[in-house]
Amino acid sequence: MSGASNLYPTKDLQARDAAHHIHPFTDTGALNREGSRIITEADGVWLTDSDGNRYLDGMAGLWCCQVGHGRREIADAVHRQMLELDYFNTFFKTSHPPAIALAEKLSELTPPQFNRVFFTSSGSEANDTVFRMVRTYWDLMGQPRKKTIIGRWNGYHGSTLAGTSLGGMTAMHEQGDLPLPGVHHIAQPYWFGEGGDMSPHDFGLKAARELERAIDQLGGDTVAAFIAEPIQGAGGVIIPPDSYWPEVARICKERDILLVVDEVICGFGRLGTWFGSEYFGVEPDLMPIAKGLSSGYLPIGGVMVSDRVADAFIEKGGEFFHGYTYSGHPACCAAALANLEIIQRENLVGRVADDIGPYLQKKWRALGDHPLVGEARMVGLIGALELVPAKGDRSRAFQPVGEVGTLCRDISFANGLVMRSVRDSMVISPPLVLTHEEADDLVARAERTLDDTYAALKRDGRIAA
Ligand code: PXG
Repeated sequence: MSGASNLYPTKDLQARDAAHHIHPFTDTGALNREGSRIITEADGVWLTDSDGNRYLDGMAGLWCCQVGHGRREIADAVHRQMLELDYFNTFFKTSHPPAIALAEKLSELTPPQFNRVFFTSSGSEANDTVFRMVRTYWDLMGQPRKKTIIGRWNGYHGSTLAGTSLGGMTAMHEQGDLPLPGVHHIAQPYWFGEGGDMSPHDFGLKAARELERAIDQLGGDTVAAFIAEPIQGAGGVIIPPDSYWPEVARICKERDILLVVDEVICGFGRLGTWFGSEYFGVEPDLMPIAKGLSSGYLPIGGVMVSDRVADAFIEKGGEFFHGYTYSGHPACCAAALANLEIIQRENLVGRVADDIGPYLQKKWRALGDHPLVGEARMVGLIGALELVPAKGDRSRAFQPVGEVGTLCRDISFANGLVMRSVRDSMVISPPLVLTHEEADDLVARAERTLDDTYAALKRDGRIAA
């Protein structure tokens, strides 16, 4: 595609952006001085900016574009739906065909305990729904003392009040005096950063048993649920040791607390299974979803509600006073249905498990040999490179944390590859349609980026020449 649809000079767009647009998770003053990067077009795994530069979209937008950009059949499905029924609500005893079809489809695709969905427009709204649903569930079950929800430090569940609270990002908590009362955080299963001398197996068990300890400390009859991402995405692609999830599942079962597995990033094929809980072999009671549900073409999310929880609401509930104007928006449901059809028809989940996943993982792990890389890890098509000042020594990190990551991210853009930095690790989560050639290209650009970053750090004397 050409850049023809963008009629404006970059400087002009940047000036108007700076004058009127407050960006998410951004130091607005700093951005306005620098000028934003303006993306004008996307096709497949490629992005084009307002100056005509091309980038391989190693982040699938923002961990969401499973089917790649520019899929005409999603646009056509949305167009058709908008002409047929642009909008009507799903409140007040009303429904419509796209919401019904998508709810049914999700019941087929998700693990067997899930037969119902509550629709939202985002992952954050899904987690706000979880927050209210979990507490209401225990009220309905006659255990109103069960109210505390346990999350994890460095977990991410969105940026609304409940999402921020359930997540464990301390910088986010500091803005707005959060978390909300009744949320407790335990350690994350981050072996590379926090595992010390322990084996990954033992560390995984230790991290899981923090849940048991917290339940004991808080009082077993006061804990309602545990929420976690299968693999932490925004936290830096933290892949838990194999021992972690089975132990968490055991504890939730024994202590009778709901298990909420946040599938906003891991869902819809990212790990080579439809859902991350299937990859780790656990059975959640609630499952927030978003992102890959529509590949980001339109905003839609939801909470998959297990029969256990749904039955309580249906049999004992009365009205659940919760919902959003756009819950089950017809056009968003149409986008999601068309997206899921592509994922199924093109066998994208199987391809991540058996083909492109293993192919990219092998090459990605080889980047672990680079002198700047302490660990290269990847499951399915989600991975990270830990940048370290002293290879082989996990106890040492760059100071101040994050500067090297930002430098590397900027160099990556200059090399035509979108990687995101989290502290001083580089993460990727490319579209599931990535071809072998594109995977080769991605790794070549990542390797060049590591070389360039290493050279820059040597020049600055930040690592020994
Ligand atoms: N749960 C998880 C696991 C997520 O990753 C959300 C919930 C919230 O979803 P919404 O749709 O409300 O954004 C997310 C979102 C990043 C980044 O910088 C990650 C997310 C969102 C924005 C930025 O890595 N994840």
